[in-house]
Amino acid sequence: MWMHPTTRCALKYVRSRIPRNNSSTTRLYTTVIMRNVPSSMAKALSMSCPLEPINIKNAEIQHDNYIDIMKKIVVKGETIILKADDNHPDCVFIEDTAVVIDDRAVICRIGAESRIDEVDATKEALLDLGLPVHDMRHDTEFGTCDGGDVLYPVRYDISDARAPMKVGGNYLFVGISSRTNYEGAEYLQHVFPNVEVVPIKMRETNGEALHLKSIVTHIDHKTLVMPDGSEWDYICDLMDSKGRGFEIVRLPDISACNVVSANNYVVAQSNICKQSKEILEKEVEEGRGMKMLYVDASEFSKCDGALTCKNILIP
Ligand code: CIR
Repeated sequence: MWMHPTTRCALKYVRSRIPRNNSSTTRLYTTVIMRNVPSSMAKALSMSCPLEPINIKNAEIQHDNYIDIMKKIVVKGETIILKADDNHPDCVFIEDTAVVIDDRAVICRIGAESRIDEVDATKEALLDLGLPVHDMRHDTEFGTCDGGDVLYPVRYDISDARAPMKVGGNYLFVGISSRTNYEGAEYLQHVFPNVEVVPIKMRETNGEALHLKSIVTHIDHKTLVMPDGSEWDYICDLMDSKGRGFEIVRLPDISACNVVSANNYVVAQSNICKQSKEILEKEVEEGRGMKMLYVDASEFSKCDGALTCKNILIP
């Protein structure tokens, strides 16, 4: 179990409210939580000023299309759409508010001051679902974490509907970034003792990537997607991707590397380059028998969002 040597935090634990399935019986994503676009999204945080302002109407249309896709992916489950909060221009990026692995959830202390209270709505929704919820804000003094920094390569393979299965899910890669610190990563390790937390100290990217998952996501339990270019190789090294048995698919554009993989589908942004699409389709459909879907998220990328950031998937 990984522990940051210099962290001294007193951790208290919240008791499970309702016993849930043990991780070995977790076989597919049954629920997705999303949040509507606030009318204030034009004021969302952004690493650089977008060339064109955010168009809220377009953002709503793009988000509705994405909601439809997520409904298709958790077709036998539940799609929960939380009300937008106009006091929180970034609230549509719900991924950052919580980390859910198997049978329990962590509520994050988001690393951006203006976003800290966004998590309350997510916490309520998770408690309503009966999930045991551990709140980093109460249990650590200084721990911070954005869900966008937390990568959990796993595959819920539902190709055989009679016997869906969970594969992989042994590692939790946690980007140590401007938003997530070592204490936050250590807290995740305490709450999720069945996975190995691997901290990835991220380098300055000159505004190219806010979170770990702006750079690397997973297609399945043993396949990661990352941008081409030697400047990203240090991430493979820190992940010890080879040693841990991962295959890395490299793509020409970084925005193609944020994909959502769930229940045998992989979703990417529609405005990625042709070459990235060809590589993804080959790997996902021909190579792994999964289905590739695309959706436009261009309004969200104007404020450093992509696809994973707009949902929380729950097994
Ligand atoms: C932020 O700066 O927090 C938002 N404008 C973007 C958050 C994107 N979140 C994510 O990729 N997980």
